[in-house]
Amino acid sequence: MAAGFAGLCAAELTAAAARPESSPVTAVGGAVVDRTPAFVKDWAIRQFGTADKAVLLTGVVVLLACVAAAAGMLAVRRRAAGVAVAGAFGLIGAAAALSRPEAGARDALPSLAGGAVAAAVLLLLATALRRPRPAWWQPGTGGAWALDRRGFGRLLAAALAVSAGAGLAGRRLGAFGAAGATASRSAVRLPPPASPAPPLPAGADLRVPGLSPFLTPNADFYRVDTALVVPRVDADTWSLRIHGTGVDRPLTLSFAELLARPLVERDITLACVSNEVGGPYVGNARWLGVPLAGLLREAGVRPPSQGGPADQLVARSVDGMTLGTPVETVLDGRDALLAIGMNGEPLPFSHGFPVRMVVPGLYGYVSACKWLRELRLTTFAEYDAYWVRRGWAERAPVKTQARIDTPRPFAKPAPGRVPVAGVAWAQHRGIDRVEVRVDGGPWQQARLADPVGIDTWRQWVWEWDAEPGSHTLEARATDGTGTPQTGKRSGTVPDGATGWHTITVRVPARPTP
Ligand SMILES: Nc1nc2c(c(=O)[nH]1)N[C@H]1C(S)=C(S)[C@@H](COP(=O)(O)O)O[C@H]1N2
Ligand SMILES: [Mo]
Repeated sequence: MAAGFAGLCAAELTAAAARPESSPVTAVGGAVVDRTPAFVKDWAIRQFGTADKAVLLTGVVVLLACVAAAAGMLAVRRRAAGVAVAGAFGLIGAAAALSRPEAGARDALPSLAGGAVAAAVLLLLATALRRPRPAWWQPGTGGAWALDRRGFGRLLAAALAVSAGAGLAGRRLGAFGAAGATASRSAVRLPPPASPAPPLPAGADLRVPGLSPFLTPNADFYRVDTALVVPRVDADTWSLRIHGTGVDRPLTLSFAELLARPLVERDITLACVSNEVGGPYVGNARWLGVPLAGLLREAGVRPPSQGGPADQLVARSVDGMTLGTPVETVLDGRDALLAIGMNGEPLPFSHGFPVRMVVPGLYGYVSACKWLRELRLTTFAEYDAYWVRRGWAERAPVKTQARIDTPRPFAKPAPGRVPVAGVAWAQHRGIDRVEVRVDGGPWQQARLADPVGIDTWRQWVWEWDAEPGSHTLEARATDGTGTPQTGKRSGTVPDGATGWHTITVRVPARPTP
């Protein structure tokens, strides 16, 4: 295990010089993510939430520790076999790193270096552990390598210390490598929008305790992506390419060129297709960005309804993620944005700095590419984006949902007046009504917050006169087209969960005087 640790630390140091994503643990973890079927991914998100990445990486490390222990026991008896296992793991890591999107040959280096160091340290330790065999020229004495317990302990401690030093140096170097990106983000001054977001009506936020605020602070905004290392992109060297089928004038834009265009500011609710009914993967932010339709029109793109040959816009990120959006939707007049600002600051790194896409009305996986680098026009017939290849729908408009934020499931609210409140969303159709019912009784109209627009969620509240006992609360919304949310339950795969959010609470008995 000490040899395995030495290998990992050496790999970490090498990865800092190559690319953070190429460290073997990250590369193997990423390769596992890429090969995970939709239902397993959803199970992991359900079980571990945003900690899914940490759980995966921990799993990889634990597995490595087990293999290292086995290789060590093997090496005591047969050094060559143990060393071969260490080398083989280096090769597996290298293969995983090379299989990642956007990988270059140098991505194999950290795993190869790690495998070599692990093999060497294992050989050293195993040799030191050998029973001394009398040398033929000195009958009766041990070989020079034979160490006693204390000597071996010292050697082990030295190996661990050197390894840890190398690993820490790797971490430092890695942070240093991201310094350019961090500096470029700090230097961004967001220009004022040419078209500001309409002022919020006073009653847009009902301010009920326990209810999600109308605008989700960046620190609380959900994060869903496959990136085991958050890409840190230097805005000064970043550029975006727009090209493909039906593009008469391909464009390449720098970050400064994007910032110099007229910007719009819009409140838009973003939701993840993996959000269970009542789940947390939805948020509402004030985005600042460049209207995407204008850019595409400049490039000569026409929607299919006007004879354009491309019906799919494939966005690609710096880490090789691909997301496919209908061209017709992007050009139908809604506020599809290349966002550069989120709630008044440059995009946080974890939310896609320097530029991401946001398209109101579509789930994130078909619209909201973070760390955007390329926009390519093609057809749905010709190309399947990342999640489509893994069983998710090609097209995925957001489904109407109401969520109960308060009371919490299994809460014990005191009998009497209990505000039942939450948010409801049906982006680009808007929310017209929310109803609540108790224990399967009649539906009751909730009071809605003042509307802000059809692209944002809407808060609601209903005053409940709670009687002691166990009760079921359900909520359902009706969208702006008058269509009520279906009560039919379905899972998240392939195009978003349906059903009414249902919670149970227990109202304690009134205290007897
Ligand atoms: N580059 C990249 N962009 C991505 C993803 C990703 O994995 N990689 N995930 C998408 C998904 S599934 C969703 S729901 C949204 C989430 O955006 P957020 O993390 O900013 O909330 O980003 C989208 N953009
Ligand atoms: Mo998502």
